[in-house]
Amino acid sequence: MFGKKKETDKTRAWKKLAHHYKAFRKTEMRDLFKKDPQRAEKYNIVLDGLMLDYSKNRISDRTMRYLLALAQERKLKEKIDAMFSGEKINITEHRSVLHVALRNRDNTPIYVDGENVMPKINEVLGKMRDFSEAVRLGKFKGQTGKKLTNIVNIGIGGSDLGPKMAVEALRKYWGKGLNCYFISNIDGTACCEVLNKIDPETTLFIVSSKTFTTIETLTNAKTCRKWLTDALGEHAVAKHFVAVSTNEKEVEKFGINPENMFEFWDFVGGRYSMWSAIGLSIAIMVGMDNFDKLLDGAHAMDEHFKTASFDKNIPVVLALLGIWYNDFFGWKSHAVIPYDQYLQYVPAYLQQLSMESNGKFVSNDNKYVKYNTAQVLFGGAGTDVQHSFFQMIHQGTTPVPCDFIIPAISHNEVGDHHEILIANVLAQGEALMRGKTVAEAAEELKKAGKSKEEISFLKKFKSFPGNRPSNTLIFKKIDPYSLGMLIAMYEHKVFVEGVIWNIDSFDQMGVELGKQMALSILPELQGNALGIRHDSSTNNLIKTIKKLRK
Ligand code: G6Q
Repeated sequence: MFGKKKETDKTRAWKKLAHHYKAFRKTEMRDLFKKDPQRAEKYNIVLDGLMLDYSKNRISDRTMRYLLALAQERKLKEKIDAMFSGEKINITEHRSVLHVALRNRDNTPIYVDGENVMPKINEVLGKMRDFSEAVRLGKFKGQTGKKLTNIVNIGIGGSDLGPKMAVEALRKYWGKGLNCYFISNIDGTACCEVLNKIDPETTLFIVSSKTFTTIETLTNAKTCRKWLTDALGEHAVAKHFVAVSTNEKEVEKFGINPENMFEFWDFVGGRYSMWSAIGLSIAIMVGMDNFDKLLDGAHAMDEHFKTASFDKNIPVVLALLGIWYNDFFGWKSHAVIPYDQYLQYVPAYLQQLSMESNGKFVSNDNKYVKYNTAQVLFGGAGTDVQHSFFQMIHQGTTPVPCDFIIPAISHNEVGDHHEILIANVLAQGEALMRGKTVAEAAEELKKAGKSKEEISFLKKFKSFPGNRPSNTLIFKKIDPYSLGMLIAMYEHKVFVEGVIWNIDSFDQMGVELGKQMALSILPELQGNALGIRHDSSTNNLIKTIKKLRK
């Protein structure tokens, strides 16, 4: 199935990289560091308080030269310009891709089908400011005159993961007395657990759905609406429900007045939408001034991405390193580990961003690709994950390149917690790079007084292959600006990968398939007829579940 036709692997730079890989693959980073005392300074980019150290990678100047040549060959510069200027680069849906317009703080015109999109973006940002301030100041009140202090975002996927991640990351900036909840899963537990905690009189529901047809979101919204109207009557909906959508008709059909709707547009992909009105929960929780700073940070990264030369361009370098490992070494996973509790949802957010955007097998030229596309992305907050999956990162048979994310200052500087945290992450990067040879392990065991037999038995188990890559991203402190930079950086990394792999990073046929399939089985679960159109396994599963639910 996966194509007779090769593509990227025919290009000059790709061939050169494949050749270079053969000669270079056994080179040890330890030796590269020994040979070049300037290595850390050379493989380092600083932007506006954010520093990327990528010196602990299996690269030489030649590797970087070839990788950068690959970017040139794939016409990366032209593709970046095409995105920023509103060209319809989402070719399967024939759409522009303009999340960058949402944070276009210079307000330079950007045209889609001859229309400058900036006025309508600014209008919605203004509406978000008015509304979020009114809620925060208690001017927009609930049906019984009480201040709305429980903000509940109902949405899923791109209409959930971004706001959830950012609201948590910016917890220290929350308005006093406000609380935020996210209902995404169709599992009734998600909804009930939130509703059990809150009071209808003080609750604002934000129904976030680009299409306003997603079954999970609409089902959850209906349940919440019933819970509210049972307590406060039908009139309460206008005071307790707002919608964020591109689909005014469906919003109205659901019973939300379009005046209480915040609009966004087809040129904003779901997983790229936290900068739009989908970020309304963020704006209410941290205030619109802070939301603006989030946009400012993202804009600074956009400018860097657009203008910096590729060798000094953070998203470009990160993407090329990922491609080097994924497509030449054949390492198909990547871990992102923020060493900060407030960033705990960043890996889940990036999982969607990366795997939904680039988990594709058909190229833009309508051919099956012959190379690896999206890596499996996973992660979690350090140091917790050091006590779980790090075993595999250190001694597993296939290396997993890591990104370590470290704010230098914690929002909660208690005792020496933060220094211990930082010591841990730096030690991990060093250990992954250096490793421990069998001889070194034997020496350590000897020093610990072990017998000859024990040393001989244990030394391999206690050794670490090392030569395992990691990137380290350091910034001063998590604030709206640095968060904006960080997330935009990963968005552009994903974009560059998509360009190199020549795939459409902006559709999501796999997600849509899930939406269709569930709808086809639902009537069989709810009705009396047994499934007859499926395979025997699915039929049997339907039958068993129906029996158990009787
Ligand atoms: C994102 C995806 C997907 C989407 C959800 C929710 O890029 O398309 O995660 O965001 O399926 O869709 P709605 O916002 O339309 O409800």
